Amino acid sequence: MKSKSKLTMAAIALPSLMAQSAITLAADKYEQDEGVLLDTIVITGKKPAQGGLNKTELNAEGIRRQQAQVQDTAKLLEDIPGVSLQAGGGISSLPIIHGLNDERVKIDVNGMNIVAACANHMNPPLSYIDRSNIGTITVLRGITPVSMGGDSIGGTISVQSAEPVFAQPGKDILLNGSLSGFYRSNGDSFGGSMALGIANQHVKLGYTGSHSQSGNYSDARGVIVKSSAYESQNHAFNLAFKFDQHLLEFKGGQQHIPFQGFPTQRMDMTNNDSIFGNVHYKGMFDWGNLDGRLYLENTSHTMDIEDDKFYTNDPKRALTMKMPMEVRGRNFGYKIQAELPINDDHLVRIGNEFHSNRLNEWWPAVKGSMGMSPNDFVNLNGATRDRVGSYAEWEANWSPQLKSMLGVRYDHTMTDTGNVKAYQLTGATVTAANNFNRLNHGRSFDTFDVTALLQFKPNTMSQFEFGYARKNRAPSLYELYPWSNAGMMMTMIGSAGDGNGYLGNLNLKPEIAHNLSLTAAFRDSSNNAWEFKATPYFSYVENFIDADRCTSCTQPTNGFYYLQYANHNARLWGIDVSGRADIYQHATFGQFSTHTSMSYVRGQRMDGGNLYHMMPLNAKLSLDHKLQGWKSALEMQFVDAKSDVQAIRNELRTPGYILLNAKTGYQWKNLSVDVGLDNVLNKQYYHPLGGAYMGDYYAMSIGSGEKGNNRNLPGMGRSVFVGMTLSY
Ligand SMILES: [Cu+2]
Repeated sequence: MKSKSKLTMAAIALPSLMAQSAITLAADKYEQDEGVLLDTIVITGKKPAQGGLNKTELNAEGIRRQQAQVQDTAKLLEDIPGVSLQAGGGISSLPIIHGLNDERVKIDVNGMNIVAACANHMNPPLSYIDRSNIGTITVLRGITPVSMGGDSIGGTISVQSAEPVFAQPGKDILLNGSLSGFYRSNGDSFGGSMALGIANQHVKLGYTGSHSQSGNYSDARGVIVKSSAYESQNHAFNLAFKFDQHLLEFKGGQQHIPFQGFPTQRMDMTNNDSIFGNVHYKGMFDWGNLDGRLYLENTSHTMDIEDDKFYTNDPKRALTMKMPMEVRGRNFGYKIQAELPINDDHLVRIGNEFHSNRLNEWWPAVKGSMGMSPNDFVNLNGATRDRVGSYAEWEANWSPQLKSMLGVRYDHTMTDTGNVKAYQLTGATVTAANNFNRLNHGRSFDTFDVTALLQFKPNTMSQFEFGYARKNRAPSLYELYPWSNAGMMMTMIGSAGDGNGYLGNLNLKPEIAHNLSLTAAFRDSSNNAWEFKATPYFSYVENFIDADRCTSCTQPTNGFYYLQYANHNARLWGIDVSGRADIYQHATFGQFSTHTSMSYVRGQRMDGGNLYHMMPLNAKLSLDHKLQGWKSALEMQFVDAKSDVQAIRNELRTPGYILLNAKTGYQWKNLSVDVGLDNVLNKQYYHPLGGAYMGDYYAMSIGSGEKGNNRNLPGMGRSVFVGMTLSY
């Protein structure tokens, strides 16, 4: 069976047989016999094995080494070719794979599907796990096995906490844990985390907790970027039981974000509380492996206009008021999967999953406001989105040179929402609410996914992978149901970070993507001294959910617009390239090497015009040095000017730039220290997917008299970071 050779990963965590089942479950991921793939971008210095060519796995050590530098879990993915990020708050960036953004990417956090409980996607799934609580992150680009797909078209990001570690047979009690802290000069950002674990051979109890906070950061000119501060606290517990070939794990946690500013949104997060619980079982039987999960997550989310946007010192605004918005979200679901080895070369995987998302969103009446009383405005009233999916997948080794995977999947998605209400008792918004309430809001969507993947390894030096995936995503609640076409209401809706206002569309159809990709990988098979990989890809998306200008709205004249979600066919294509090479090795001076990655993507609507937020040509080149406990890197980042912009959203162009970052780290027994300098040259830059900067704009109107859409979000100026981790 495949699992035998995959022992490498779990052998560290779990003894013998359990390790096998742990790994077979990891064989969810289409990976090769050589073991766990570590892509070139992992800055751990480990050399990648071949295989699973569109998959990248970040391991705990690589993630830990970035803890001082990076706060946002999503930012850990920034170096993966083909992955880019849309800026949000300090810990809420949205990942994009091959130009397909946000909810088009399936994100699984310890087996849980979490949907942002916010019209502006301030609390996306990756914001719910602190980077200090992560064991591995697996990223699959474009062609995703159906067992890891469903309701997504761009790919899958799977974040897993570390596998529980039990005491070795014959030993009594295993105590382990870690303490870490960091400081970053720009924004005066600091925090720490703690992990504790106690285990015998059969039971493990663990805790991780973290706190971090940051003030507003400054750009390279020293100008403060308003509404960019945040504070976040995470607590997570786990209790695991292991008997023979069975593992049962309970996870629970709580997150509290008292504040997170959003420089590209009209609103700021003023509170976010989430609790979750999760049961996971995996076991090995004579007939194969079984894996099941059950989870529940609850979010209480509050938004308002914070002081950076409030203009309390502006006489024009002195009398304006705040505008609280409340969202309650719940995610609930299960996933069960059986893995059935037919013989040594064939494996079948079947599974079933259910995900239910429920959202309530209301905007409390504001006393003394003409426009925002006497009712609470109701945006979503008990809105639900329930999805049930089933799949079957077949992996086959035809010969040592040829492998294939074929999968089919069916998802049924049902959505609905109750009646809504305007703030006022009479007027156009009341009429709009009544019109919406007269409609039938229930929708259902049936979608079929297919994934076919072929791997060919003609010799030890080269490997090829060709894949096709038909993938679907049904519209989200926030695309279907926001109902008010009044200006102020629409400005509160929109996750694009473009400052525009959005109106939902009850007639949206699911997106159907046809993804094609080819990967060619070459390596030095004798000394593993170099490696090179290129993946050109193409995607045709039927009914891509984009936006049109709202026809029933009075459009402002300052560059912002009112838009409505709408289906349009689209195509995207691009290429990811990555490589690494050893440069020089010396007993005294250490080992010098280099790794690089380059990505390009282009997206167009078939009826003309560009898609929004396509990352221009960009490349990273890193010079790496390793000497015993020392690991250092000097990194250059090249980003081309963004000129292919979307006119409908009035997406702003950004100039090209080069950034230089430097870092070094030293590991001495159980203590590791990381120090670095980001943006060494203090270059003023605007990340192409940063979005429109409105961190100091008056929030409640995008009317013609207000400041216009003419500023990109500035990137962070020079920043020193230092971090320390003590593990025991
Ligand atoms: Cu929000």
